[in-house]
Order: sequence, then C-alpha cells, then structure tokens
Amino acid sequence: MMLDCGLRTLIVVFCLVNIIRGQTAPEGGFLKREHSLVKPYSGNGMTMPFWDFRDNAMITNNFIRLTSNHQGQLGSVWNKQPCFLRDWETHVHFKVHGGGRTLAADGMTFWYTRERLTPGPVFGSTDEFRGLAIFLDTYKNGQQAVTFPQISAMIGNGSMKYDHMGDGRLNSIGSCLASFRNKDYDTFMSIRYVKQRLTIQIDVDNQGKWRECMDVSGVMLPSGYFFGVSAATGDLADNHDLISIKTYQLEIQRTPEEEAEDWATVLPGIKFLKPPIDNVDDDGKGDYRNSSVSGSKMLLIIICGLLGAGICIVVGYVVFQKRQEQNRKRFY
Ligand SMILES: *[C@@H]1O[C@H](CO)[C@@H](O)[C@H](O)[C@H]1NC(C)=O
Ligand SMILES: [Ca+2]
Repeated sequence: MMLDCGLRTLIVVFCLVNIIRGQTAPEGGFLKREHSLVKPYSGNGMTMPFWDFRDNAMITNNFIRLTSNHQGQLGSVWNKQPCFLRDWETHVHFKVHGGGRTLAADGMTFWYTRERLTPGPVFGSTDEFRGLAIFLDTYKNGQQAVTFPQISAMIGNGSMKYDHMGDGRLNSIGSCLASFRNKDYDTFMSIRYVKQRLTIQIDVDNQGKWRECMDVSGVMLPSGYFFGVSAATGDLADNHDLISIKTYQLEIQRTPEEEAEDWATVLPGIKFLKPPIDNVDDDGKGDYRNSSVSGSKMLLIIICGLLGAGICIVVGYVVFQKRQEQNRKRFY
C-alpha cells in the first residue's frame, strides 16, 4: 500500500516535472505567434505564414534545415514582421549534427537586425549589420586557447565588421562555451532582452533547466528590427537544424524615467565597453542561475509531494476504515 502510493506520487511528480521540463514560457510571458516559428511550419505548400527562408534552407515536417552536411552551404529564415516588443524573451530550439566527430563548421547565428534576407559571409548573412548577433560558432579560426563550440554575441552599428579570424573576439560583448554538437537530446538557447539587459541562457546538457551563458547590461537595441536565424558551412560541414523559435512578450514594471527613455530609435550599441572576455572551460561548476523556470519547478515538486502525501493519508485512512469494517462484519 505505502509502496504503491509512494510509486504513484513519484509518477505524478515525474510527469509534472516532465511537462514543465525543457522550455516553458517565462513568468509573465505571452507567446507572440507572429514572431514564433513552430510546427507545423507550413499549412499548405512551401510557405510559412510569418517567416521567409532562402538559399539552401529547406522545410521538413520536423525541422528547418538551414544547411545540410555539405561544403559551402548557407541558409536562413527571417521573420516577416519587425518586432516592436519592448521586452522580450526568445527560445530557440535547434540541433547541430554531422559526420565530423570534432571538426565541423561554421555554425549558426541568431539575429535581431535591421537587415533581413541578405546573404553574406557571416554565418550565411550579411556583414556590417545593425543590431544583435549571437554566434553559435563550431569552428575555431583563431589561436586563442578556448574550447569550441562557442557562443558569442556582438552588437553591430552598421560599420563594424565581424572578426572572422578571431571568432568574433574583437567586437564580442560576451561569450561562453556550449557543447551543442551531435547530441542525442535537443538543445535550446534563451535570449532575454529587458531594460537594456541582454541575458543569454542555454540548455545543451539535457538538464531541463537554463544555464547562464552571458548577462550584459547597457545593450542598446531599437525596436522594429527583424528576428532571423542563419547558418553556413565551409570546407567542413554540419546539418544546422532549426526546430522552433518561440518569442514571448514580457510585462515589465518601469519607473516613469525608464518609461520616458527613448528606446524605439536608439542606435544599436553598448553603453559600457569592456575588453573582450574569453569563455572559460566548463567543468560543470558553471554559474547556474536560479532561473524562474527552476524556481517554479521546485515549487511544483513541493506541491506534488504534499499532494501525494495527502492522497496517501486519505487513501490509507479509507482502506484502513474498510478493513476495520470487514473485520467487524466477520466478527458478527
Ligand atoms: C560604429 O562603431 C565603431 C567602433 O566603435 C565606430 O568607429 C564607428 O564610427 C561606428 N559607426 C557608426 C555608424 O556609428
Ligand atoms: Ca569560427
């Protein structure tokens, strides 16, 4: 009896944890369909309601393959509508895999830029862009002693060039190591932009919770730019599969001063310039932020535990009563 109930409680807790496992909506987040890319991608034919794609990108039922495992490919998907959300969080679900055990290239990039559908040399998209780029770089071009794959971010102002030979180090505003290639499980990245603060978190270790990649303040991005994801291969290759993009509008409290800030037309840039920071080898002692996801999960586990215990006590009591009754009946 106790074992059965305990087992049942465990199953209930396990199921609930699994439901919220992976990437749920952020607290107070509201999914914006027009900035999201989810299955089924195309209703009829090969068009998507909110997204364009080009070059080698192709739509399948289960993913959008930006490049396949062949040399010299590039592909991209771009949101048709500019984003006018002031505070947002976007979750990118992707998979990078190929024949090369350790050697692959070049990687993919998440964009929030003025430019869209403009192919070029930066992971399949144009250089001298305006806005945010988050590079998921699988090939180390530079000489620095860091591990790859690496995620790094850059804010372009229209005249800065991506530093290819240094893997973006020159204009990097932050980076982290992220081993996301050839995994059996799915990989995720979260990009949060609130009050000029850019927070990038990843889940590439099948943890079901976010791990901080970088957290940078003073990031100036205007509204009205476009979300996009592009990828490219070189002499080495990989399949770069995009599975979903989910963009959430966030409700954020502001002071009147913050409310009055001009955010719609600011020039893209960064307020506090710091020297480039190299990522450090991740030995599992990374800075695990207690995100709202794991917080709510913890709460659910506690509630489930209490509920389970409550059910156990009630069921146990009822069964006990029944037994007593039967015993009494047998007695008479
Ligand atoms: C962009 O930033 C670079 C480097 O900080 C600077 O030299 C350049 O003048 C800026 N360009 C624009 C258009 O603001
Ligand atoms: Ca590189």
